Formats: sequence, structure tokens, C-alpha cells
Amino acid sequence: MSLTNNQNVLKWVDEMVSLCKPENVVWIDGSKEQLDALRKEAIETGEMIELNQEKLPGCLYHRTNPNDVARVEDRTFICTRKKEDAGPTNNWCDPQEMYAKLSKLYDGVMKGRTMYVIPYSMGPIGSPLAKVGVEVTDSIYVVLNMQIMTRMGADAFKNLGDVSNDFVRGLHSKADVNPEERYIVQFPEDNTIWSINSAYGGNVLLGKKCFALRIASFQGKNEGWMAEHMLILGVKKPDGEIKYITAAFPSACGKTNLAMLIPPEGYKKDGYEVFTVGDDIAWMKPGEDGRLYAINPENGFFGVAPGTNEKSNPNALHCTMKDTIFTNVAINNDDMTVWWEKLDKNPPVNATEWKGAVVNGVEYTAEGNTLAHPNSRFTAPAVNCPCISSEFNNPAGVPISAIIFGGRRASTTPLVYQSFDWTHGTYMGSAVSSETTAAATGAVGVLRHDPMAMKPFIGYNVGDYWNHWLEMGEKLGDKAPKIFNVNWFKQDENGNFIWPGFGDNMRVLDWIIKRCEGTVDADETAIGYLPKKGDINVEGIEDEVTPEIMDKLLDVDKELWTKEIAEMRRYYDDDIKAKGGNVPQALYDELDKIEARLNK
Ligand code: GTP
Ligand code: SPV
Ligand code: MN
Repeated sequence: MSLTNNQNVLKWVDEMVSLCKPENVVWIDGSKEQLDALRKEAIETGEMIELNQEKLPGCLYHRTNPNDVARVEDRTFICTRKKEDAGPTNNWCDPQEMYAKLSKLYDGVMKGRTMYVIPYSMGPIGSPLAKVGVEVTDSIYVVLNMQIMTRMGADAFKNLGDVSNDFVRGLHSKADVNPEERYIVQFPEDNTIWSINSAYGGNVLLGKKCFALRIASFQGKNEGWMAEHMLILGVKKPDGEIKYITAAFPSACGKTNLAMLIPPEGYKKDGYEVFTVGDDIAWMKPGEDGRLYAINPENGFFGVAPGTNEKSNPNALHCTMKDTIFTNVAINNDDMTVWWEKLDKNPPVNATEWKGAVVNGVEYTAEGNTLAHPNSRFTAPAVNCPCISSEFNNPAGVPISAIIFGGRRASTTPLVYQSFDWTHGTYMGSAVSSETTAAATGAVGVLRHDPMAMKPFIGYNVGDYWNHWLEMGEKLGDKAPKIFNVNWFKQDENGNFIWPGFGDNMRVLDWIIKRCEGTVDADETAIGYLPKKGDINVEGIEDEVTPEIMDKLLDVDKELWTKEIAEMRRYYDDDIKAKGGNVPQALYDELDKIEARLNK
């Protein structure tokens, strides 16, 4: 039985049924009975493994094909009628050609399978910033993940109404998980996403990267708002005021961790608290008062498991204690609980590693293997988060005071600095580069440009995207958030991180908030405003962060920065402009200004 009278939805689902030819079609209403039945079925078929229901109530485990463990950027396409509209950061193909090619792959792909029709809302149902999507899929894993990650079920259709055509059409089939025929394709001009031959995370939970960033960034440009790869957090100060901050870091560079930060003891004692609004995606629009407001379009966290522990991120760990799906971590066979690298120092002896082999976990890890895949993840409901913001479901969103960019940089980039203004901040965002991580397939640890941490997610021409940033700044005027850059990952000669990071990042947020309030001065340098000596509070970590280390953390090395600027010029010229990206003149001007200041 379909859950809507909306003819646009019904017609599209009919078309998908004719194409994929499933044995059954099941409309997902989001009811407990339906979900329980799906869980039971997935456990019976082995698609999901039931974990210890006393220690981890409601938790399930899933293992993906070893060839299918991360986003596949080389197989991700933006299909616009004109090639230049996809721009130099995207793979492009003509939409008609792509539809034709993929239609052959989808033809009859669900024979003997069930097609699940998932209505969902990105953003609180009823929020003026929210949008509706429908995903059809042949994967129960996708249904169960979408239930955690989105507002899924019949209510989403209620919000769409009977006549609207404003919903994103997502077609997913795991097919036979063939990496040679894997495609993650966005058709922004049609509000359509087609994904095939994967069953992993960002490739298949189509509400997330495909819709909430690639399609939504395109919608945002046309409709005057922004879709960004940003966490959203609130910092409650001792005076009770809460300041909201967003931060864009590339995949696996610390968004979930910062979003759930627990302040160091001294800060706690003073009354500081951090609340999580979102850990991965922000949709932002100017509000009636002219300030920039952000909502988190998601309803859960698809977080990196390795590295998450009682010390680094107790809040995230707590999120995973019930109703969570674990993907590609290790299983402790003795009690059917889960384990991953750095959860603790005791890998289970009787373990099943992420590919499914039963091993002695102590010996296996001693030989240098990892029990969990580096990009193994937990899918946990936002309501599980001990520090979830009271504004999480606020349809109006939260007003943003500061925007932070960052990445993994072993050298060059200081711990924190502030842009001179919005345009310079947009330059800083365009200049984000970061060492690659396991979140996407390919080599790890290679420095690459990742503008605004959005390289894999901008659904249109990056030059137009930068221009949209500049226009948003003009619209916001003096109400625009202040823009900062941070780097938690600076290293010493031996490759050790010299900043403790995690909870201690509160010390940097503190400086950022004071800059927003105008209560702390800064040094004007060639690259931006830097903290004055002594203005980053190191109380309690003086042994670790000595004055010499702080000097290193805040160093602006003229030689390295001269190289950095030359590389940016090359990047704008060769990687963007020469390949059809329209780099705004204002950004070239920023380059000139930084260069002139460096040479002064
Ligand atoms: P995506 O979900 O892929 O978008 O990743 P993310 O940006 O949310 O990254 P996440 O917070 O999951 O962190 C990824 C990795 O970075 C984990 O292994 C963390 O332990 C590590 N990490 C996070 N914050 C810090 C930090 O402040 N310092 C250091 N050294 N590592 C950190
Ligand atoms: C990322 O890679 O930025 C993620 C994980 O948040 S995925 O959903 O796979 O994109
Ligand atoms: Mn992400």
C-alpha cells in the first residue's frame, strides 16, 4: 500500500518499479512493527548480525564487501546538461547518456528482490529549511540506516503534500556490488540520484552526501542558501549565553569529535558546556534578523569508529550503546560486543576481524593488522547523544557566530587564525588542503586541495560555488559570521602531533568566541589575525604545551607560506581556471594581498 496520494511520487515509483522489476514493493511507514520485522528478516538472512542485546540493546552489526568500504570519488558523477556546469572538481557525463547507460544496469536488477520505498525528510519535519526525499532501494541495511540518519516514514509524505513535485528522487540498488560497474550519480537539474553496485555509507544512504550536499549545494545556490560539510555546535559560556559555531573539516578530520567536545576541567568548573547540533552537514540560510541560521539536516551520526574511546570522545561512545548499527568494526566473539582500534588497549582474543575471519585479536594486531577497517563506522541516533542541543529540532535553526575551516596539515598551517573579513575567509576556505584519509578509496596521507572540505561534494562548478560564498557574504554584511582556520594536526620532526587536540580544542574555541565578542586582541600577520602570546589558555596542559611548542603551533613561516601561496596560484590557474572553473577575481586579489604582506 502506498503512503501518499502525491501523483509525482506515485508516477516516479511506478517508473522505478518498471525499470528494476522487483518481486515486491514495500512502502516504509517507519512503524516499529515494520522495522522490527525487517531487522528480524535481515538477521535471518545474515545481512545483519545481532549483537549482545543486554550490553548493546537494539544494536546490529553489518559487514560490507571488502571491495566496498568507502566513498568512491572516481565513480561519482555530476550530470548536468552543460559540462561546464559540473566544473573541474567533478566527473561529468551527459545526463541522457548516463541515464541510458545506467538503465541497462538497473533493468531487472531487483528481480526476486524487494524494493523498499523510503520517504524521508532532511531537516526537522515542518522546518522551512527542510526538504523531502524518497529513496527506493533493495537493501534492508539502507532502510535501517536511513531510519537512524533521517526523519523517515509516513510523516515525510505528509509534509510533501499531495501536489508538490519538490522531492529528491533517489534510486539505489546494491546489484551485485561489482566495483567495475559502481556508479554514484547526481542529476542536480532533475533532483535525482542514481546509485548502483555499492552497499556502503555515503554511496547508498542517499539523503547524506548525495542529497544533503551534492544536490542541496546546487539548490542552495539557486535558492539563496548554503549546504556545507560542517558540524554545528553550541558553546554555553559561564554567563549562560550559547554561541553557535560551524566547522568544515574534510572527511575523517575531526568533525564528530569537535561537535561532541567535552571541555577540560578548568573550563567545566567555570561553567562552559558544549552542545551538539550536527556532526557532518549544515544547511544555512539568512534569517529574518539578517544573521545566518543553520540546521542539521540529519537525524543521526554516521561516525568513524576507530579512535573513538572513553577519553577521546565519550559522548560519541555513549551514542553507540543502544539502537546503533556497526559497519566493518570487529566483533568480540566471547560476548558479541564490538571492538575497534584505540577503543581500548585490549583487542579481543577471540575476534572476528572486519572481513569476517576469526582470529586471535592480540596476535593479529601485534602483527600490524587492524581488526576494524580504518573507515569502519557506527550509525547512531542523535537522541542517544548526551550533549545533544536543545535546539536540535528547532525548525528555525541556530544563529551562527563563527565558521571554522580546517584540515590535516603536518606543517605550515598554524593552530588557529582568523580571516580579516568574509572575502578573505572565503579565500581561506578555498585554500583548505588536507592529507587524504580512509573515508574515500585511494591513497591515504596525500596532501590534496579540498576547498571548504567540499571537494567531493560540490554539486556544480566550484568557481560558481566560491562566487556564491562571496554573494552570501555581501547579503549578510556586518551580520556575517567571523571566519577562522584551525589545524589540530601539526607534527614534530618525528611525526607526533604537537597539539593534544580533542577536549583541549575548547581552548581554541574559547579564543574564537572571544574574537567574535571583541574581548581579545590579536596579532595582525600576513595570513590573518593570530592569537597574541599567552592568549591561548594552556592551564592544566603546561607540561605538554610548553611556550616553545605554542610558538611552533602559532608560527607563520615565511618560506613555507610563500610556497603555499605559489601553490594556490598554481591551483587556481591550472586546476580550476584552465579546466573551466571561474575563479572570482576577488579571490585572486586575496592571493595578491597575502603575497604583498608576506614580502613587506
Ligand atoms: P567524517 O564522518 O568522515 O566526515 O569524519 P569527521 O570529520 O567527523 O572525523 P572524526 O571526528 O570522526 O575524526 C576522524 C579521526 O580523526 C578519528 O580517528 C579521530 O580520533 C581523529 N581526530 C579527531 N579530532 C582530533 C584531534 O583534535 N586531534 C587528533 N590528533 N586527532 C583527532
Ligand atoms: C565522509 O566521508 O565525509 C562521511 C562518511 O561522512 S560518508 O557518509 O561515507 O560520506
Ligand atoms: Mn563527512
